[in-house]
This record gives sequence, C-alpha cells and structure tokens, in this order.
Amino acid sequence: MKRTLVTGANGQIGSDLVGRLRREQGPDAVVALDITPPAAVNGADMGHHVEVADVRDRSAIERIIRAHDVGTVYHLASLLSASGESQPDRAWDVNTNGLKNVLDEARAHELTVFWPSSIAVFGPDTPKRNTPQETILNPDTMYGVTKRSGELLCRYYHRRHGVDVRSVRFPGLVSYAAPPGGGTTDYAVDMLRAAARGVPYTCFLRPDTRLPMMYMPDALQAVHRLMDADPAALSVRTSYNLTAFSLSAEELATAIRQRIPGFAVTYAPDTRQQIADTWPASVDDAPARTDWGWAPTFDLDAMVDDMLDHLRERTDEPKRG
Ligand code: AKB
Repeated sequence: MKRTLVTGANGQIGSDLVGRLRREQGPDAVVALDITPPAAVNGADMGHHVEVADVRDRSAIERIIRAHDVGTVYHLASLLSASGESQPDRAWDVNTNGLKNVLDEARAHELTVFWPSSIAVFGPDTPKRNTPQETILNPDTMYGVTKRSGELLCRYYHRRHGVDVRSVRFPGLVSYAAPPGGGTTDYAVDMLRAAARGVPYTCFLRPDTRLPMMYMPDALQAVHRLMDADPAALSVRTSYNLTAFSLSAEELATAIRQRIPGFAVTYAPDTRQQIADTWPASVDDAPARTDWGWAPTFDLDAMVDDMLDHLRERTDEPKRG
C-alpha cells in the first residue's frame, strides 16, 4: 500500500487535511511531517505516522519517502505573507527549495503532488475585481515571489519531467482546528476567535479591506476534487484560481454582530495592510469549475455560523490538567 505524506502537517491546512486523509485512507496510510513535533500526543498514539524533518533537507525527505513507501505528497510546509516579509531569506529557502526538493523526489519516485499556491501571486498591477486565471503576475511580497516561482517550477516539472503536480491559488482560509500564523488574512480567524471568547478585537487591516476567502471544509473539498480529477482534464499546470466569497473586515464584524450583539472591533492597520492592498478583492475561478467541478458550499453566513458553533464548543470545554 502506497502511503500519503503531508508536509507542514501541524499547520492550519495540515491539521485538518491529516484528519480527513486518516478518515478516507485509514491512519496507517498517512505520514504527517513537520519541522516540530505535534503538540498534542505522541505520534504512535495518533495511529498515523509522524516524522519530524525540515523540507529543506532533501536526504531526510528522501529517507522518509522510501521508509513509508510514499505515493502522494501534500506539500504544505511554507512561510506565509507577513512572516515572509520579516524573514525573506528563510521564506525563499523553505518555500522554494522545499518545493524543489519535493518535485525532485516526485520525479525520482513517480509521486503525485499537491502544492498550494496563493492569491499572493497577484500584485498591485493585477486587475482587482474578478481577477482572471491568466493575468499580470507581479507580486510585491517575498511570499508572493516564492508562490509565483513555485507555480512555474510545478509547470516546468510537469512539462519537462512528467511530474503530476497539481495546485490551487488559495484565498484566505478560515478554520477552527489550528490557527493560521504569519499571514495577512489571519485577521478573519482572529476576529472570530475573539468573538467566541467574548473579548473585543483590534483588527490589523482597515475595515474596507476586501479579500477573497474560503472556509476550510471547502478548501479540503477542492483539494480532494483536484487530486481525484482525470489528469487529462487539467488545463492549468501552474495553479488554479479558487474562491468561495469575498469579505471585508467590516462585513465580517457585522456578520458576527448579528449573532453576538455588542461585539466590539477597532481598527489599527499595520504593515499587513500594505500586503492586502496588493491583492485582489475577488477572483474568477471559472477554469477550476469547468475542469474539475469546483463549487463551494459555504458562503459568509454559513461559515460564521459553523465557526462560532465550533469555537464556542471549544471555549466551553472544561480545561484539562
Ligand atoms: C496569507 O495571508 O499569507 C495566506 C494567503 C492568502 O496565502 N493566508
């Protein structure tokens, strides 16, 4: 049996994706890799395999792929946009060389790869509304530069070496299992968490900052559909545009206030505002819909309801220890 390797397994997407893969394939089929050990319990108790390694270390990645007889890699390990601006050298190294290591291993071992790109590939000169699949791609951040370079690497390895690597340009992702860290769209999760705890929130973006967003169950659904698709149907081998809904910080605050009257939000934009200002307000994801049947199921209201339900459950949980 070929196993599935998830890098960046402790991160925002990884935490949810590992759970979904365990349910679909069985715990023994899943190998969760991260640069730090998982927080909760030791790997053996989780049932799936756990590896601690740095994606920049190709020999470690190769050893893990051989040891677990890996057939598919979900390569999620990455620094996000705000972290990338504070640590640009590390962002280049982890994001670009980490991806190249995985693609080289995919070529050597005939692996299928999923790799997330981002709306960060777009820049200040990209059309802001309904941003098309094929458009101007001049990112202003190191994160965006690594994602755009990564997209070109993916297409190169597919065309030149036949590597089956598939990718989507994720918008901001909202989820409750593991918090995001170091991103620009993190404010949405932070605001919902504050609301569920009953504390006021200071937003690091302006109230009118509108960005494309998606709830995690839809993100996982997209990954599943894309990885299941007939390779012949995939017309995009850089990365597919993808969106669910667009949202401003003020609109999120209003949606929360409809459920939690009196929830207080103040605005103190910081350097992340400059990043957000270079990203689109909405994205056209027609090729993903046509090629592999992408269709989101959560809109803003459904997402806010579900997030608050789950976050409140967690807040209500009796503290252990
Ligand atoms: C970030 O804000 O950096 C990420 C992204 C949009 O890729 N969430």
